[in-house]
Amino acid sequence: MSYFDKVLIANRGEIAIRVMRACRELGIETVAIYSTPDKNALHVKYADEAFHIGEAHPSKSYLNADRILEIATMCGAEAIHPGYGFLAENYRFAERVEESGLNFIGPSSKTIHMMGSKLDSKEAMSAAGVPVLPWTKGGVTSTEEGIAFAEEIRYPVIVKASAGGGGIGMQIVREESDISEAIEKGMRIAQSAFGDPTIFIEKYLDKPRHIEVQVLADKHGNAIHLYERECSIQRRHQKLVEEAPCSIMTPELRKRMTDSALTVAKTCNYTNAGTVEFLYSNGEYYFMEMNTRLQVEHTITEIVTGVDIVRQQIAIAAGEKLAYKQDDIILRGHAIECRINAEDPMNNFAADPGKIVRYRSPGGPGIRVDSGIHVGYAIPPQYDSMISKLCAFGLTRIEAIERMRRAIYEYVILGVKTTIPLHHALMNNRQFIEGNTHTHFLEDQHIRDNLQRFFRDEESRMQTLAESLRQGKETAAVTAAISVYLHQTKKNE
Ligand code: MV4
Repeated sequence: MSYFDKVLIANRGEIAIRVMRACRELGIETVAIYSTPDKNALHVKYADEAFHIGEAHPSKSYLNADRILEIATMCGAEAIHPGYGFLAENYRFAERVEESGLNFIGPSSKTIHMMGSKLDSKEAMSAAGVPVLPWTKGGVTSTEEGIAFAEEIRYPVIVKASAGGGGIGMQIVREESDISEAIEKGMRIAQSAFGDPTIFIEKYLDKPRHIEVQVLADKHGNAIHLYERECSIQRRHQKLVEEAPCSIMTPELRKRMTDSALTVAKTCNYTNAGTVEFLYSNGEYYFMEMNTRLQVEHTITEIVTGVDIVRQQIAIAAGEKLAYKQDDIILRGHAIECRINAEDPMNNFAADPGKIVRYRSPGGPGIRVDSGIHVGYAIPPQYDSMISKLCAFGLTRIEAIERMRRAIYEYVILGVKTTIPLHHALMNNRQFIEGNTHTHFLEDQHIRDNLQRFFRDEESRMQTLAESLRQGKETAAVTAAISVYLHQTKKNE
């Protein structure tokens, strides 16, 4: 079956490869685009055709809509998959793709536009009966108005940019003396970051959980959900660990949340794959925003439902009816994703781009690795630091955690510092194991103290390995054997 003959993937790294894999399975030819430093990147090698688009800076390359559309038209692509980030949620780009007679593999530009305004989407979803936190309808136009509203809903409150998302311009305000400044600052940040000063004030929840529902909707009015993911473990609004399903989910809460997610999808005429984001606290949940793209963590939903989300995206874009009814979607087991970033967790997560000198990814039962790196690959400093997504599946949550620990132990990445030690610590953290997480989990002092020990363990494991490699000793083919080798070395010392 072929929905399209040729698809251009307007992205790089692991997600470009992920999309191309679905295309390959479907017999669709793939077109890669690349910036100068990505000339030798894996996504370029994987594609059937590849075109250089510009210099490293995203504005010259992966955000260069003119050039991308020119290449798509020139090479005869029928559709463009935007991946995540870059142009994925840019409604003007989606509009231009539509106007060029090409297919945008995602929702319509109108839907992207509507969900891009947090204020408009909140208003629409509240009107449709989806739970939302109390907020200033219509935004905040004067400081006085903001002060009066905060007084009414009581502190703490949070100031958010309507065009925002991802935390930019968000400010928590705990008392009246700080509100005017926060409003003024919020407007300034919103204007400079998004070119739109519109802000709103909302009741603030302390330490909520971030729970999101994956949805799929076709162009014939059918929509289904693929259950939820818990994404509370994040740092500076960058998720680090996600899991599916959410460990505290009950049948009753799940029914309400997934119903709400489908209401959201219907209310904005959603098509393609999307994610409805909620905050959860004390048995209640509230709609935050909808991500109108394929997400990084779609993989764990694929693992627990068996649905290939990218394949469905392509089928939906081609006008097919959904291949599944809600009752066909069966949740089985548990999946966890650890995002491996080239960052130093011991040094405030500073980016650590550089050359990968040794690389061996884990495998075996229940392990999935999506990455765009290889030995000899130089991580370009211009882009996101995520270099790999490590996912573990188990029939139970604890089995998934055990497999994740084992896979982390097998993973060898030398040459750059990574978030692996952090994941090592998290997978051994009592609170995490108990499923006792929230959005401020990594800020807790006792967790940070606990992490130190694991950082040191991992550092010394990597140093011993690096040292033995420098001495020219060969490691066994199976990574697990590396540690046996290390133990032997230690014993012999
Ligand atoms: C909130 C919140 C608490 N109360 N809104 C962050 C990103 C965006 N998707 C929504 N976010 C939040 N919105 C209300 N009313 C907590 C977050 C939040 C957060 C806030 C401060 C610092 C870290 C955070 C991590 C995740 C979510």
